[in-house]
Parts: sequence; structure tokens; C-alpha cells
Amino acid sequence: MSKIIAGGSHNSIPWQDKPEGYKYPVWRYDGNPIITRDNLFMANSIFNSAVVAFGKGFAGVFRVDLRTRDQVIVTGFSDDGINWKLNEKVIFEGYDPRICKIDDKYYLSWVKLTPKGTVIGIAYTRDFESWTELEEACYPVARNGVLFPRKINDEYMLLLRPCDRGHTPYGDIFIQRSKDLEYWGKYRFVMSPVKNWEMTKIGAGPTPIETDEGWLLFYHGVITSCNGFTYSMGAAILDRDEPWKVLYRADSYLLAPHEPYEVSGDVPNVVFPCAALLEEESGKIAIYYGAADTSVGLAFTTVDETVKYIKEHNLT
Ligand code: BMA
Repeated sequence: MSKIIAGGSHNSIPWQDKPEGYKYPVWRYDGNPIITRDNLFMANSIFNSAVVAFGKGFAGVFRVDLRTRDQVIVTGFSDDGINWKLNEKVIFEGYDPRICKIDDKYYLSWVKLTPKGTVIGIAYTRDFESWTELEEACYPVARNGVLFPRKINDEYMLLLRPCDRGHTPYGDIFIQRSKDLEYWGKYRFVMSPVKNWEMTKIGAGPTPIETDEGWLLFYHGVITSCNGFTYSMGAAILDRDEPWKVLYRADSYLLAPHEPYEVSGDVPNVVFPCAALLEEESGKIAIYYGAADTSVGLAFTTVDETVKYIKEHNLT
């Protein structure tokens, strides 16, 4: 049995048992999508968004593309992780937020827009009301900045995907380290696309999950077909002390756009995981993902099922 070591929620996370006879390790919530444009006035779409256990329930940071098509981030709260109330107040401009609790603060990392291209913005809050922005974590151009939920050997760690300004194939995951979340360095390469389903580019997804086997990392991978891009979700296990070392990695995706709300929307064929809620005792994991750049979907797995799948389908 694989175990989640830390980062569990004190509250019950959203959950549905795996449908009878379903053979794969990740299954969808049958009420998907859980968040749509109807959750917020003036939203064109609400998608790649991240949530975390907070107080007696959950809090989140949501990517909203407005009816002006400006890309902004707002906060939201939920008692059960499924029904969300979003706030109209914009906390930052940009997109694809992740949220990560380290000690007593919640750190937001997101794709911040600058005149020279996108960078990874970092800000923190204690209450989801007031935010303190820190130095940008890199120079342009990068996306998919994902913090680890604790320091490792006294250093904060950030996964990121250096890229260029467009949607061109330039997509490896790197890691960089910092003692103070201000100066970053000691870069290491983590992984490149390998299999067809992820061949165009890859990018880290939710905050890595600490397990007894290593850091469980869900990530997205993109394949280019004659019809455009398809974004799916894969998984790897990184070394607990030196997380740039990949111990295992599934050769195949764990979730891909198959349902109507994933294959059709503003950008068809996108499954883009940004957050996971955990239960340490049971090993349950609830994954939040953007669907077709239009809405938010929820999927479930357990640490045991996912780790087993990764090992049985390990990339060789
Ligand atoms: C990526 C990001 C994501 C988006 C995806 C598909 O480059 O912009 O926010 O979900 O493209 O459009």
C-alpha cells in the first residue's frame, strides 16, 4: 500500500467510489462540470483553477476569462469542494493559478503577463482576502510554475516550464530552488516529453503530493494532431530529497478529453489538472482540472491505485 505522507485535508474531500467494472486508475465525478461560466457574472469561461483545504471547508483561486476576454484570477470558497461561491473581485491578472500551503501561508503561483512575455508570479495570503506579491520567480518566458508544499533540504522548490511566447513545441519541465522565495537558482532538468500522447510539450499540474514512494506529480502533456492540440493528464514519481530525479513515470495518460465538456468548448480537447485535495488516512485524491478552456471538472483516484498504475506502466 502506498501512503500519502502529508498535506491531507482535515475536512472530508469530495468523493465518489469508482464505477463498477471501470479499469483505469482515475475516474470522473458524475456531476461534472462542477464550475461553469454561470458561477460568476461577466465570465466567458472559468477553467484551469486550484483549490486547497481552508478553515472548515475549502478555498480556491480561479482562472476566469471575462467577457472582454481579459484573463484574471479571482478567489472562491466552498463547504464541500463541489459547490463554489466565487468573488467578482480580481486579485491578479494572468492565468493558470496554482495554490500551495507552506507552513501557515497559502502561496499562489500563476502565469503573470508582462510586456516581454509570461513569467511565474508568486504571492501569498493567510486569509484569501489580502495578498502580498513577491518577486517574479523567473524572467520571460515561462509557464506552469508549481511550488512544492514544503522546503526540501532547507530550500523552496518550484517546477516550471520555460517556453517561448507562442504555442510552439518547447516544453520540458525544470526545477529551480530558493532559500527565501526571492532569489532563485540551482536549476535542474526534470523531464521531457517522451511518448506520443505528450510529444509536443509537458507542464506540471497540481502541487506535488508527498508519498512514501516519492513526490507524486500529475502533469499535462500535449499531442499535436492535424486537428490541433490535445491536452491529457499523466503522472510521475519524483525522488523525495532530489525531486529532479524521476523514479517512475507512466507511459500512458491517466485522463484524456473524452467527455462532451472536455472535447468541446472554447479550446476543444483539453484536460488541464491544476489542483488535488488529499486525505492522508484513506489515500483518497480529488483532482480539479480545466475542461476545454471552458469549465472545471473533478476526478478521483487513490494514491495506491495511481502509484500501482505508474509502476505497472512505467516508462522504460
Ligand atoms: C496553454 C495554457 C492553458 C490552456 C491551454 C489550452 O498554453 O494557455 O491555459 O488551457 O493552453 O488552450
